[in-house]
Amino acid sequence: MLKPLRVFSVFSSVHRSHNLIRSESRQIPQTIPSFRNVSTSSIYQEEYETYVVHSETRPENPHLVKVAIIGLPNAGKSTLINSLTGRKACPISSKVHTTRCRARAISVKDNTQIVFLDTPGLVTEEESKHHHLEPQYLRDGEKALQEAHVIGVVHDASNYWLKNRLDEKVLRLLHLYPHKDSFLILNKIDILKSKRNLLDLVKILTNGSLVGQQPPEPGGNKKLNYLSESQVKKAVKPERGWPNFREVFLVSALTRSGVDGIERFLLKSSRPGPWMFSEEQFSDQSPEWLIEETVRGRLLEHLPQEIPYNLNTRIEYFHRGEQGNLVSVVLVECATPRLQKLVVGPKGSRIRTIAMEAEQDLYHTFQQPVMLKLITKYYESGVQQAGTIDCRTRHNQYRIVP
Ligand SMILES: Nc1nc2c(ncn2[C@@H]2O[C@H](COP(=O)(O)OP(=O)(O)OP(=O)(O)O)[C@@H](O)[C@H]2O)c(=O)[nH]1
Ligand SMILES: [Mg+2]
Repeated sequence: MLKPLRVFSVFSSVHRSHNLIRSESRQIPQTIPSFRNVSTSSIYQEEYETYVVHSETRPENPHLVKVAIIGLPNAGKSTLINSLTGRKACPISSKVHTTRCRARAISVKDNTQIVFLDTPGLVTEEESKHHHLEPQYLRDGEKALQEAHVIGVVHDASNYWLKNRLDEKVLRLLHLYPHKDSFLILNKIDILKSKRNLLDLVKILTNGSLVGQQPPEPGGNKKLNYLSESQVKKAVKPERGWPNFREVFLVSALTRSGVDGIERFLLKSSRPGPWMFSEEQFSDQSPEWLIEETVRGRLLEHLPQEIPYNLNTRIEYFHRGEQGNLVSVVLVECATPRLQKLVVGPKGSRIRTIAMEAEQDLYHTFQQPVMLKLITKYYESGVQQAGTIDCRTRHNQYRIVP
């Protein structure tokens, strides 16, 4: 039997207080009232924090560990967290910059709560300007580190060009927080044809410190001093690895191979203290945010490079039925009719596939059936134009609304 999701009842009450549930009907309405000026992701955040952060669940002898997962874009950070939590709590795609801001995913094992901090892939200021990324791409990785007890670095072991060195942005953060316990995850080992060179790679990425030696003591290397930004810059330049990792894991986040070892390590790293979230909660994000970002992930997956980054996804309707089933309508805003045509695909095939895959993903997120309807509209200079395209997944309907 599936556990009831307390997060939703919390949200239902939040919605009601904002009068955002427009209809109690369990059918998707054919005409959907638009609330264009309302940004669902932002409205709830403050209220949500006050609702959830003080957990009432009090197991005996509770333990807590907060782990920040950092790494380059596309290394597999969100996939790893999903494997560890057993839910699609973090949207993923094969394109870079899928995760746009820090989000927490939560799992519970016996009396221990593990709070994962998923972060956007680390980028430089130049990269962020070049790709027009929002400011949080630069700050959220570091913010997560400030909050975390433990730092997990995900490194793509299958990337021929990047695998032989920890990136400078990763090394910078590790040098800035030397007293926090850290561990290295060599990910995507399922892709490697031969695993023979992995030991050499571990030697390089740990500066030889972990092979045949005692791992560093818990609590980071106490002998290391905190360094200023300019000292860190100098220290990082000649380095290829970090000698203070407490453990290295060789995993495939996709197939779950090796991830149990990480869970055991995190349980050992937990400390006595109250839980942050209640037992049923698996994310600190609103269901609306999870739905919007999941659709965005699928758009990234199915559209040619660059195109999906110019689209905006926005919840138009959200309802939780009495049986716990979710009904949602998501609007995909396109800047031009050409873009809209691309999103829709020949005879609506692309938008239908995106909607069906997003529905499947969302089933794994909420462990409840989700009925999803996608709509695309295009806007020029902020004004809605004719040509709304509407895709309903269940009955293979596809129509153009004039
Ligand atoms: N073969 C294989 N693919 C993986 C593995 N882990 C992740 N991937 C794939 O790598 C791609 C990126 O995964 P994400 O989890 O979105 O990566 P991320 O680091 O969160 O990316 P950003 O959020 O963009 O920084 C997806 O297509 C995943 O399916 C793995 O262990 N093996
Ligand atoms: Mg991600």
